[in-house]
Amino acid sequence: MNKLIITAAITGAEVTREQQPHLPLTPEEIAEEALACYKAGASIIHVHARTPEGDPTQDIAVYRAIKQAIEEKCPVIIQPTTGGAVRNTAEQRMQPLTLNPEMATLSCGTCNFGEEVFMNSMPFMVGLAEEMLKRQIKPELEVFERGMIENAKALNKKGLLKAPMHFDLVLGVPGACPGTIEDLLYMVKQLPEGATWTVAGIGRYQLPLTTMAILLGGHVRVGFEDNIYFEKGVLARSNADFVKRIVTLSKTLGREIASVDETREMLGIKSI
Ligand code: KMH
Ligand code: ZN
Repeated sequence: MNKLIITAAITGAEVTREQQPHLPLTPEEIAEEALACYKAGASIIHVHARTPEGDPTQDIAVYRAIKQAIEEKCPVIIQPTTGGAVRNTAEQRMQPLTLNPEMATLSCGTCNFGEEVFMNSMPFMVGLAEEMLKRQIKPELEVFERGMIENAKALNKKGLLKAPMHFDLVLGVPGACPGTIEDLLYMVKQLPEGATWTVAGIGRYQLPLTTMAILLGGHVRVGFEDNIYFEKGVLARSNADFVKRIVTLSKTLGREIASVDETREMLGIKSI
């Protein structure tokens, strides 16, 4: 079977220190956590920036500091968010692209997001895809609902997304698609031929969905952005603990882990 790509989504925009005391917030903390995840087997680090107070920010200076700090520590693929936080403006969300990262996220539609609405109009998605194409940034297509796969196909039809497309099926967000095994199987079936995919299961969905992804030949995202508990009622001590568990599980099930360069090759990422 193909090797497993592990993404660590180590901070996110919503989780707080009150909820998860080990949440990395500053560029230095984020870089330390990235290093621990890289050593454990992650090849992609999904990044959200925070202010020193812990609020989500799309400030380019903070993203630059995070990128520099991670690059000094380890050679992982840095994947900043363009989803940001639900209240960010379109301009704020585009900011991280100006750093020309190897990858970035591209959310493929609008959905409820807990008590809020996560807005992604087609014109905004077109703008993101154009910018990424121009800068040769590999998009990870964030899909929270079934119809978003069709939006991604429409962007591909417009010539804005190159094949093979890479999807992240984010399942279990309150207000969007649930994260049952059935949901995962159904979503995977709708993906375009040749696409690669990873799964991000929210909260209690993380372990069953990532296990299924290992078995199905997909890839895996873990980390505090999606889940703060290592087991029921027990907070994880580090993002790296999730990565280590996936590595053990994957090897037990007969799948080796992709290195950073193997990940680049599998996803067709230009190396910088
Ligand atoms: N924080 C969510 C509203 C992404 O990183 O691209 C959006 C999100 C998706 O996290
Ligand atoms: Zn994110």
